[in-house]
Amino acid sequence: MLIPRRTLRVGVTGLARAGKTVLLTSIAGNLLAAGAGLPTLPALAARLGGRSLRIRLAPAGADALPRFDHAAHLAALAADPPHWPARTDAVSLLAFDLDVGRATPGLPPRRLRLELLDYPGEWLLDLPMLAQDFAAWSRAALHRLEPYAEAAGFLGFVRGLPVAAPRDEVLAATGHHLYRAALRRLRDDRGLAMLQPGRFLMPAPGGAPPWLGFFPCAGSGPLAGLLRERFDRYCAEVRHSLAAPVFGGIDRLVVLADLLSALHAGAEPFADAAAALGAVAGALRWRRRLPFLPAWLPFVPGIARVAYVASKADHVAERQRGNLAALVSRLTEVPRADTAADTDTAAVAVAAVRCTEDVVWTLEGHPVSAVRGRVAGAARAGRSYPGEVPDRPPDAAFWAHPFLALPDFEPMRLPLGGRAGVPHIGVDTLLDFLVGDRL
Ligand SMILES: Nc1nc2c(ncn2[C@@H]2O[C@H](COP(=O)(O)OP(=O)(O)O)[C@@H](O)[C@H]2O)c(=O)[nH]1
Ligand SMILES: [Mg+2]
Repeated sequence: MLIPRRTLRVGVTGLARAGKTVLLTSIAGNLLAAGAGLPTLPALAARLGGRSLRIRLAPAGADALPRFDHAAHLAALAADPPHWPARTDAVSLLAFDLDVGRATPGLPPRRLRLELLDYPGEWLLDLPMLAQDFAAWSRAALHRLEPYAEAAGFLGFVRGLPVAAPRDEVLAATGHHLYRAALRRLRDDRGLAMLQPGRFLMPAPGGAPPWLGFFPCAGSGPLAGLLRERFDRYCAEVRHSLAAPVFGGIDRLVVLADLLSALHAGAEPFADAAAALGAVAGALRWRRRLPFLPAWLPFVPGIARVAYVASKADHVAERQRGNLAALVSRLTEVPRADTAADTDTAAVAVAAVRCTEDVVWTLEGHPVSAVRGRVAGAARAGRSYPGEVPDRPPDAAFWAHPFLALPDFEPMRLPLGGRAGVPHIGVDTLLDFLVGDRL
């Protein structure tokens, strides 16, 4: 008998180093282990309530997207000593076929194809641009650059432009290169995230068309006119790609944020990360029911669930993980009036690959909840007390004390080369939120 199959596509996005590759690897290892009957994902098992679950990797067939190399990444985690999966930048797809048993005997299993798409977070930062015009975007982008020495060369160039600067290719190209260089340095040297347009930092495959050659610029002369035309074309292309079969059709979305690293980096990088996360949450708010539909809607209608995930939560102990989830929730709050009832959001703290265990440590006579894990290269596991995680955006006093040790933990050794799953915190709850209703 032919059993109809439905597809559910989950976008997994987050800025570089947020933990996308590691999360997809953990999901692959744990789903395959769960399909083999191992208890790696308790929340999913609870959802199934005794019904059977078969899971296979879906054949790639003639798909357009490269497949996520989960086998190589799992092998890295399972190596001795274990190491983290190699860095990846390319877009890729991880796909499973699930056969979910029914409670009623005799009925055929329900078939579901679950696709997980590694979607660059930089591109997500293009979404807020779609709701702005060139003048408003330029004002905001120039304002954000002002405090930074890394942007001084570009800002000097823009300020030096005459009001009636001509529509000149050399001027446009010079400004574009200076702007792009400033964005790169702000990302690499300052650790900033709220940098637009995202495709300047993470180019789409297939060369750089002329319309990419713009930069933020105040004024209304002929050069600004050219830059505005290119900005408009950029936004049109972003809308188009969001509706395209390859990148569109996302039903659920995971937005990963490495907030612990942002807290560790200090007030300025934290404020920047918070702004980026807030802008994304604002752009993803649901407006299907409203009469004035934004033009970039094609991306949004399918996204019924968005999970905002604070990653690498194994750096802190259980009580702090609650604060971390509360923090990510606060940072992604969207005014109620802007949210319709049919988008579900969740804010969670997750460790895709758990590297530590919780311990109680006595510091200056007081017991504190700390974690214990092996730092890369160390012979033995050591304890780490990272400090208190704030449950809301911290005030000035918070930054006065150096905060949060974030050692580079090594993954724990994986039994059976990873075939028995990957130790994690909260990956099962996350999966249940994303796909539980389809099981
Ligand atoms: N302790 C810990 N570190 C993690 C975890 N996930 C990622 N990391 C660290 O973050 C790095 C970047 O993760 P990766 O998935 O490659 O980030 P991506 O650029 O978003 O794909 C990894 O190499 C690890 O060092 C986690 O769950 N726990
Ligand atoms: Mg990656």
